[in-house]
Amino acid sequence: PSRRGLVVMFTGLSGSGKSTLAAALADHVRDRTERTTSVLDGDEVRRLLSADLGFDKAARETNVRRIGFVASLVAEHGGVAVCAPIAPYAATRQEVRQRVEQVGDFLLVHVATPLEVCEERDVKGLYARARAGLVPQFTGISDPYEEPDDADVVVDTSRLTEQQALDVVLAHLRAGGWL
Ligand code: GGZ
Repeated sequence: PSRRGLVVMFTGLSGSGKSTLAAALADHVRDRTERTTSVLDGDEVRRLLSADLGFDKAARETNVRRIGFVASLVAEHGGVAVCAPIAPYAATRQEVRQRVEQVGDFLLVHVATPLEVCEERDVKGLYARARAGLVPQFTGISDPYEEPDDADVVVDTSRLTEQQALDVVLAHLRAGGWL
């Protein structure tokens, strides 16, 4: 397997399944490899690294850049960083890819669960609040999500179980020699 550091960035709507997949992937890599693995979890990042930021375009770009920077440090030291921001802007995702690829490998996983399904799940009640106009600039409702055309892997958790979606990502990692 490759000794290069790796960043796996999951991107997708709120409720698409990014965090669950990111945690499951990190657990798998920790259990099955000697590699150090860090998760840049959305909630934790927002609380600890980006507590000063809101959700307008500039703030989201800054948030995703910060995540990319920390992830690139992990990759620089040969580790695996798994992150799961919405990361709605294509240009910012590409910027992060370019930064990471200077020191390691970068994989973009698009969690392409349709908006209707994310909204139907509404795990945190945020979609209902956004529809009611109570959450300004909510991604998919009143704020953009630019679909990736450069994803290395695409999974849709409305068509796959969590395990199947994870297996798709793992198969890609094995095929690329990371596992
Ligand atoms: C989108 C929001 C918003 C707005 C709060 N738009 O399902 P969650 O709750 O846990 O995930 C969402 C999270 C998105 O933060 P990110 O740091 O991933 O976004 S970005 O990459 O765009 O910087 C959601 C919650 O924060 N949340 N307000 N207006 N999601």
